[in-house]
Amino acid sequence: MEQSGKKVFILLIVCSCSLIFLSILLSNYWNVGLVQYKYWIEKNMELLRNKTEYLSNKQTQVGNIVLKNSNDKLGNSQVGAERKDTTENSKNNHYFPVNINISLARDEVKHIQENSEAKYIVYLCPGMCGGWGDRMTGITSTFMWSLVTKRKFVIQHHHPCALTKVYVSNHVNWSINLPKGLTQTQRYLIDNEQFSPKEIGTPNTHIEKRYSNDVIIFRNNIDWIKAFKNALYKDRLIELGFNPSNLSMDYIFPKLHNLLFKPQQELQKKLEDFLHSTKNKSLVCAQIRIGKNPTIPNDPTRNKPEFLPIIWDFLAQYNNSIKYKIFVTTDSENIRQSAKRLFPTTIADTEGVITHTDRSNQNQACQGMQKVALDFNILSHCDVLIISRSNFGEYAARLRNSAKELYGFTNGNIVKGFPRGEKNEYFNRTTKQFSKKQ
Ligand SMILES: Nc1nc2c(ncn2[C@@H]2O[C@H](COP(=O)(O)OP(=O)(O)O)[C@@H](O)[C@H]2O)c(=O)[nH]1
Ligand SMILES: [Mg+2]
Repeated sequence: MEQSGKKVFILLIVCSCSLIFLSILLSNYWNVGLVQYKYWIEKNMELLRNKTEYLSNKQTQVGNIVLKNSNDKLGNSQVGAERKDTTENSKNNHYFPVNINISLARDEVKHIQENSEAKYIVYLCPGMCGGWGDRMTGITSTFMWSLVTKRKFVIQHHHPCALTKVYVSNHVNWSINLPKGLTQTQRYLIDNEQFSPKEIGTPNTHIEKRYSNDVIIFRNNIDWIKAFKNALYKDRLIELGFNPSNLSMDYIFPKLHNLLFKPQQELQKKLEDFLHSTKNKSLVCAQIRIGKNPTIPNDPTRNKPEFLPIIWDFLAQYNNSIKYKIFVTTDSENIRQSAKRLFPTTIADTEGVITHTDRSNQNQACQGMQKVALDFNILSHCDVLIISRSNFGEYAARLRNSAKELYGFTNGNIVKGFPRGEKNEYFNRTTKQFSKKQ
């Protein structure tokens, strides 16, 4: 009895040792497997979340701002763009303030780039492609086409100079030379509002079947995003991590902008320095687009000078240099100087001459692109933001990715939300409150 007890004891020890040895041996494989498995689960959970989100589709849309679950968000990005939350995010996101999930789209971009068979799509800007905001529109629309059709995306931006002067590739290597000997087609679509409904929105054959050349080159400044609501593209959009029922430029722009760009070194340094100088203060900003003026004489009129006092009244509420920094960016040197005179201790300015990316003389416009891109990026970090009806301001607000404290300067009024959105609440210069139209 005692003998057999000993045998069982020894057997138990041998078994436990073998088990320990086996688990040590397997742990390496297991670790690798676990990581893969976790990645696979995360990816599929993300896909599932997207599908569920798409099916439940509970957003309410107000004007062109999508409000979801009553939070102040543009599109349905994961988190709004409160500046206080962005320090960590900024570190990872090269100082773009949005905190959004682009992991699926990033993986898709990687697959496309690794595919040596992939065809190409090009955003071309040789001049006459509109200002910075127009370029943001054209680039985003063309990039969306490339994601949907699994083509490699290339930016050929020659006017007023290379885009790489201010932006460099983030997750998409868009600054590449095309291989020789490919078939190609080129379409000039500047200001062409008919193209996307006709070619993307309504047909029942996929664009890839109708545009089969190796290289498709687009010159475009129009928003094509909503046209991809066409059911033909639904599955691909879900695969990319986008909600097909919530497709708008508000929702897509910050995602695609982050996939494509990070500020070039010098620009990033300027942005960091500027943001550092506003540390522990609220950043209150206004983008004032006046149109034709001595700084940019060959532009159509946008706002009248007599509209300006309401902006000064609004900003005066924040004229306290202990708590606030006021940043005014504009297409007019006169307005820039007025802001400095009115708020001498609170104002923060960025150096450089004001230029129009498409209309100033080429040398100046190239020099000026750094200020244009810097001002644009600063706007996306503002705690309080007034924008004019201008692609420049509107795209900065989209990049900011929050409807919180966003105001539109329109027709001599300041309204809550985008200047082109539903105008429900107006700023009253006497009471300094927002109310229904007086
Ligand atoms: N720095 C700066 N430039 C501006 C501002 N508003 C307009 N611009 C210039 O004017 C151009 C306007 O073109 P775009 O961005 O397409 O906007 P839109 O024409 O106003 O819809 C930009 O490329 C800038 O060069 C501004 O507030 N600040
Ligand atoms: Mg324009």
